Amino acid sequence: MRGLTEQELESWESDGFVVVPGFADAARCAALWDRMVEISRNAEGGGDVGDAQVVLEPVPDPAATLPEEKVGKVFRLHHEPGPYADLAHDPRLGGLLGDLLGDDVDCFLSQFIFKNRGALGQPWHQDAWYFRMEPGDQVGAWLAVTEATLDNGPLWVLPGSHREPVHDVEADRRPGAQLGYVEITDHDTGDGVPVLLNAGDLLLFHANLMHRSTDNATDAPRAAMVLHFGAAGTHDPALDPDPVVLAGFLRSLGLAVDEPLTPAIEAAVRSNVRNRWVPVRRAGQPFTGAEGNGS
Ligand SMILES: O=C(O)CCC(=O)C(=O)O
Repeated sequence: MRGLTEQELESWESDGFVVVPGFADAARCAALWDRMVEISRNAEGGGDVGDAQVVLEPVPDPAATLPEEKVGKVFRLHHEPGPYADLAHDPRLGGLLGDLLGDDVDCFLSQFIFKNRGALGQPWHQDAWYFRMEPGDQVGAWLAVTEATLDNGPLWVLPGSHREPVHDVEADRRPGAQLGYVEITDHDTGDGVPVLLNAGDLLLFHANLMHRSTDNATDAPRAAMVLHFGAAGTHDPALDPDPVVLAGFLRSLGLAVDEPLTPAIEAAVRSNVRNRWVPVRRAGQPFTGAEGNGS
């Protein structure tokens, strides 16, 4: 279980991200891809997708025919047995995360991103804007399932911006943008750099790091598996049992909700929440049990 090298820790401190080349082999990338194709086809055919939440591209490529060519992102994957849970529990990943988050780490969010031909990228944002957790130092793990090139819509990061507070945002109003996309417009992102990766390379990044992705201008998908991790015991407002806290969280995201929340809205929000806290590391060792902190 290797941790981060001194050099990697230094670049984490100064830049807010680190790239681990060759983290996953071709067989693991194929397993992540194949299961996602199966989930996409089951979703279109009315089959079983477990707890996965499949989000279609708002404006799919007109030439898209296969179910997986119409899917944008799929959430809620890491808490059910399969290749996504295997990745979340990988002791090598736990070793890297231990240096950033300590001995007790949970995975709370997962998404597979197809970024099919013509799909729009996501504007400059900080993941911490969406999370609103306490403490607020979560770590994203972005695994390139296919290569990420300048043309197919790689992630771009703004080195050092992890030291910024959480910035205000504006809604992304581009036709074809995914619901919930927002954009930071009050900060200069001109020094952003693309993170060009081979399939199997892993990017770890701080939740406050400003990042975006560009559009996929190629004919092939640019796929990535993204997991988010936090220290065990983190307060997650999206799961807070108190409806007043939940309402405050929703309002902080710019949603106009009644105070108090109506039971129907509260039930709808709670059934759609994407976060599932699953321990992956305890007392500095890999953890394979099932229950999370659920806070
Ligand atoms: O991979 C992408 O295209 C965007 C991912 C991203 O920005 C995120 O997961 O926060």
